[in-house]
Amino acid sequence: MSQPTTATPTAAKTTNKVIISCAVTGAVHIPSQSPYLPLTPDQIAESALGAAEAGAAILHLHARRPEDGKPTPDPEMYMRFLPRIAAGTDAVINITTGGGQGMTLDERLAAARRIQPEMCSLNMGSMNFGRYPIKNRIKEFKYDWEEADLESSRDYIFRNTYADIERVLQTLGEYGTRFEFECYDVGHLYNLAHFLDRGLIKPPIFVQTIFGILGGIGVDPEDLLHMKRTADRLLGDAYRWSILGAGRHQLNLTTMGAIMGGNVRVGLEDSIYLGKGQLAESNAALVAKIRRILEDLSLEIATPAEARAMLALKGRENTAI
Ligand code: KMH
Ligand code: ZN
Repeated sequence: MSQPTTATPTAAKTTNKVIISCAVTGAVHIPSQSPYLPLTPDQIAESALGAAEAGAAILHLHARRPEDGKPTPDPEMYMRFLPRIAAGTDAVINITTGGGQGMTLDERLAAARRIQPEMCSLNMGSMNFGRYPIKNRIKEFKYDWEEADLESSRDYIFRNTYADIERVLQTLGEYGTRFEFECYDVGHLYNLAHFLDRGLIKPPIFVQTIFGILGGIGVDPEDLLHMKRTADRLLGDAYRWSILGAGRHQLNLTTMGAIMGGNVRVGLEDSIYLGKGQLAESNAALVAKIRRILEDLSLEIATPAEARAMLALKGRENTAI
């Protein structure tokens, strides 16, 4: 005899559909780690379009300098790939406000202010963000900036004070932009609840729980359960849960979270690997892999239109792309 069905195990799950976000290039990895990391505007556009074609409903985007792949906050660099992405897909365009190491908040906000996108990331607390262990895995650096950039993360604070968060909410809130709230640890969920209490954040809240950044919570299944339980307790049914596992934990944690009712984020920003020792040759390959796993588990993938409805987004037509 089969077990009786229980109530939906999570307050965050009000539809069966899973939103796949793809983070295309980011600012964590360096070009020397993988020849497949998109660097130029053409590469970023092509890779983003491939990810959307493979099933990503949201594209989380950073820009890099084409000549050496260094992350840049320059809005003009974003405008060298965004129109092409917008012309080729209706996937939601999500612009980082985390930017890259060493950028000021003004710089981190510059592209988002220019683009007024449907969605931006918003990092929910200051923290250490250690990328220096990557150095041990690099045999030869391709570009001058890379080694010093990794090394300086040893003494770097990723700054996201309450005043910074208020400023992002206010500046981009005026455009009707909504947020991917990046929570790297339990305290960030409490910060989110604090802003919800103050009425500065309105549901549905898209919570990106991040596992495996040095300086944030770890990658044990218990860590994932604790973040989810805490979010359920603090945010109830005001939130939509998404899971990001850094590095080789990308696919196992996203799969575990999706089974529990979460949405997923994959992409070369978060992991350069498709499997053990195997570099992912594209963002599309990562999206296709998680999509296949989810569909094998009888989970349905949300379209961009469904993601917009689930997250109450303003629509592409109301952006400045
Ligand atoms: N790189 C991720 C761990 C942002 O762009 O605002 C977090 C991130 C931050 O995507
Ligand atoms: Zn990012």
